[in-house]
Amino acid sequence: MAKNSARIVAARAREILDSRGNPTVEAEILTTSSVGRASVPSGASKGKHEAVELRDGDATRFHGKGVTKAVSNINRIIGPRLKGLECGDQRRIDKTMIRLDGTPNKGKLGANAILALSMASARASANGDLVSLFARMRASKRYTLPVPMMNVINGGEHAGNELSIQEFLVEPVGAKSCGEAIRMGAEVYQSLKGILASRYGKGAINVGDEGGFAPPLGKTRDSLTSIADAIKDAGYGEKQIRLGIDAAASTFYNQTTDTYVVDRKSMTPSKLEDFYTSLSDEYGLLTIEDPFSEDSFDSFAAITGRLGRTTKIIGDDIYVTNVGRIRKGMRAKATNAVLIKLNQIGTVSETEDAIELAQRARWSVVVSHRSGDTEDPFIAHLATAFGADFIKTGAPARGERVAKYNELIRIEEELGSRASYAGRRF
Ligand code: 2PG
Ligand code: MG
Repeated sequence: MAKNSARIVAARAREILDSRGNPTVEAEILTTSSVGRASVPSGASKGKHEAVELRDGDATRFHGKGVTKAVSNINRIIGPRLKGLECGDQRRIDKTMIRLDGTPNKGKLGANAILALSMASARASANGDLVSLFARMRASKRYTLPVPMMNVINGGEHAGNELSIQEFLVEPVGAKSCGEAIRMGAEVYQSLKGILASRYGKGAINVGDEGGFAPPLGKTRDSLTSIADAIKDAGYGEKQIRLGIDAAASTFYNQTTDTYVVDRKSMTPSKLEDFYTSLSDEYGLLTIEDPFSEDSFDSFAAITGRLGRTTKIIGDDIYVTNVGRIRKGMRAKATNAVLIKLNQIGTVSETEDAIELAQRARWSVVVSHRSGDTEDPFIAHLATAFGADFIKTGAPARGERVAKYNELIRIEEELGSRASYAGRRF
């Protein structure tokens, strides 16, 4: 389908709240025939190579986290420059903003300002033609919907407990459809709630930043065992629902000693690799994300060499959705999968480039939310448009998380027989 040729007449932005109660940017693009609105998320365990999220630093508002500078950059600097461009010409819009910023990491105008406009223009284009966003992003006869990776136990920087590993995920690969996978994951979540309450007390069912439970546990295996039991309790087998973890290992890495502290034990990279390998054997992990710190290409390559035939080793902080870093990872054979986050790089078209690069190398692609997110379901469309293998968007609970899962249910319904499910690939 031809892209929408309506011209941008105005752009405007405002400060809204994200799911952690911190301010974030929402933007609108107005064209001669439509309006597109989008808001941007924000991470807690951020990679140090990510594009810059512009924060005011003015301690009198939001503890310094305000985004009024990013908002004013949209209203006063970027918006006026976009006037007259075709809203459907995503590459031109994104390039214009990248040039206007002029830094390699969008540090001048802010990736939060630039991305909000980039996403809003994609929406304005889809809205102008009354087509769904995924279809506007990539026109196709058939689409593949992703396997949801649902984060049912939260640790690390996403919870107030002692778990070193940040995320414990259920992955219903054996479902017939994405909708069925979402149901299966939701059932496991409820089973898990009962198991945690009975084993560890009522306090164990309080939730963390991504809606997963945040039990007062300190051992990786206790989390995984509870989830494996919940899968059984919900009536599923190991083949239908697989397990995964996001270690977010940069958060427990000590650079000076080149060691990692996991479950209160200090481990060398090779000891940590052994630890992951035994978890993989015991729990049949399908995915391990960020097993080592963000610049440890060699450690990543070692574990991928060892487990890569059966396990997806996913790079998040190591790549930050940046094609240059992903290429480096390819040369080093560092991983066999990549995490994709729009706000790590800051425009829709650069994100698309990262996805396509990974797919050409036959890497698995995981489209992801952030731990601070909004009700914007944009990533459900992005994952569908590009046939991502997985979508990672938190627990099947809490508004900003279910916004994405619910959108996938709608998309699958809209597509009918034109939809297939990525679970078949595993
Ligand atoms: C991650 C993300 C999302 P954050 O590490 O993969 O789950 O967390 O947004 O805090 O970086
Ligand atoms: Mg991660």
